[in-house]
Amino acid sequence: MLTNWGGETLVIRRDRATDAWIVIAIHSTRLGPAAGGTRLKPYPDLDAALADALRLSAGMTYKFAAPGLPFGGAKAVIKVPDDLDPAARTGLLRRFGTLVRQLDGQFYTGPDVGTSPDDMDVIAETGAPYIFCRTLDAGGAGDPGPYTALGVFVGIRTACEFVFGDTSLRSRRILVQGAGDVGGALIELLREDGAEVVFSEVDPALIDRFRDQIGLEYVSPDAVYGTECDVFAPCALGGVLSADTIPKLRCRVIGGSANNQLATPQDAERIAETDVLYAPDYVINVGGAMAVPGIEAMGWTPEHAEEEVQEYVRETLLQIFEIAVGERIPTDTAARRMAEEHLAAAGDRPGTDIEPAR
Ligand code: PPY
Repeated sequence: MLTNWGGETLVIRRDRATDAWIVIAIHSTRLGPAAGGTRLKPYPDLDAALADALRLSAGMTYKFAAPGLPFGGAKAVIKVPDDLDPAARTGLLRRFGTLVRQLDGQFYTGPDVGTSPDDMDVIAETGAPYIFCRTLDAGGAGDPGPYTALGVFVGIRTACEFVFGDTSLRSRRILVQGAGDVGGALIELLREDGAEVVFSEVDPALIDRFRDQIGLEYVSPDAVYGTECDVFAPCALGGVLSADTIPKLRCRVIGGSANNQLATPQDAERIAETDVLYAPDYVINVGGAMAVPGIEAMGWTPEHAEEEVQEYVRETLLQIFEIAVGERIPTDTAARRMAEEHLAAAGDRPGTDIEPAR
């Protein structure tokens, strides 16, 4: 697992007080300090947590490299026991912050699955100034979800324009898998644009909200892949596009916010052999990762961040789709090549050559 990773630095810390494990995987600092969210959840075992951190950190390198943003890729994963109580969790977050600060700017973090801007406020007590997405009250940029949702929305419009010759989503049937922070915000944007949104979800509170209160059509999780729609938007977990699911798809476009949607690299080829257009995950879901460091580290206003996200997602996807069709290669391959060109242009500037503080 480690030899295939290709990353730079791995920190694994056991938190004895809570029996949690902290994994910080710094995949690349070639384009700048490495950044990526902190995912906190119970994993079946340490190997599963480590594998998730390694995979997600590499994805972040590509996510920042494709648009040429001055950050490298990283991810933190915190494997917690099922029954972690809130006070113990706060202590764990503070100790995690200390660890982030000890990395002295090699690693910047923010929220991911299982963590929130409120958690970033706690982590920043010990981890500042390396913590993105603190709450607005604390002076941070807050929840990155709406920026990610905006990028995915624009990406879906762009893909529909490419496939159907029409950006309007009026009456397009769009299946959103996962109505959480990003998926939920995406559903709102799609509905405002006149789309027919159907959704799948496992959380009873979210099912209640979107099916029973808003009145959307609900698709049970086991029926997702065979459901007929124009656009499939995976906004839940990774690995949903696989040898098992791809043949079942009844859509023309795949575009969603989940990280690492392809179960294996071969699944990019598998999709390319169908007539389904896949918007590569780390291009269409870059919104939060682009907007927040832009706002907090590069002086962008929130409005400017929204413009950057919309323009980048649209322009880049159009370019990727044209290359993919022109050269008959998977869209994911075209996106990867773009990211690799930016990494290569940065030259051999290994970030592991960290200057000692003087
Ligand atoms: C992601 O897009 O998956 C992220 O991890 C976003 C991000 C990037 C940098 C800081 C916080 C969150």
